[in-house]
Amino acid sequence: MSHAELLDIATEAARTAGALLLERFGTELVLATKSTPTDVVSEADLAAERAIREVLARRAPDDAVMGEEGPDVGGTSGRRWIVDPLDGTVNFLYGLPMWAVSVACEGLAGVVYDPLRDELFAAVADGPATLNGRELRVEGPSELSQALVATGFGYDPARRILQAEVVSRVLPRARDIRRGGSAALDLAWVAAGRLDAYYERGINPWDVAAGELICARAGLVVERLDPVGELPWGVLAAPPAVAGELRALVT
Ligand code: LIP
Repeated sequence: MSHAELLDIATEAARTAGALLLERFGTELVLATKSTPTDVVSEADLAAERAIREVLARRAPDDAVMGEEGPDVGGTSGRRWIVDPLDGTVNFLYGLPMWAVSVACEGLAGVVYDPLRDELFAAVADGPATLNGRELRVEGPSELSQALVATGFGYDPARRILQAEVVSRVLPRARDIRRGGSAALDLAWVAAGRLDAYYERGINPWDVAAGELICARAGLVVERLDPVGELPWGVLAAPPAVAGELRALVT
């Protein structure tokens, strides 16, 4: 399948899930908790992932699928879809307008869809990043002190103590910090220039698979952060001029 076809599939899946979520936004309740009492899942998460998986089964039946809320499905094509049906679940449940659907065909195509603003961030491996079809290309600031840096925190209190130590190093060196609650949207907004950089450890592949590709195709440095001490792997996306300084602070 061409990259354009993969992007079309990702777009159909994300928009289908997004429409379903939009109907539920503001009325959804917590269905269960996962890793900790604050790591919640709702029926909206589950219904959105079912909708995405139905599109993928119909249009890419030979492809593997990894999703936040369902079982891994093997494939024979060599392609793998990595999906987060609702990134920013806590925001969604509180009625905070900061959540998105993330659908990626690993390394080849990806979309982050924000149904509230009807904004589709997209990219393919051999094309530009776009927002609703308009090309995104980011220069970004030349110094970290001028950079608006987004990050996030895990659900585990012990991990948050370590993450607080890291952000205490970044805060005095950056323009400011933003914590939006959705890695996918954070990365999409970095690609759109609404944020200058993002880093986070303890995220999952489905949180970042599409956003990493979108940021890379928008001209940002995108890299995985190796585990350090008790902190797990993470992601960093930043303009070339500040990536090294930010990496040194969060490593
Ligand atoms: C969220 C991530 C976010 C992180 C949150 C949460 P979820 O994913 O996108 O970056 O800081 O703690 O993990 O749980 O809403 O799918």
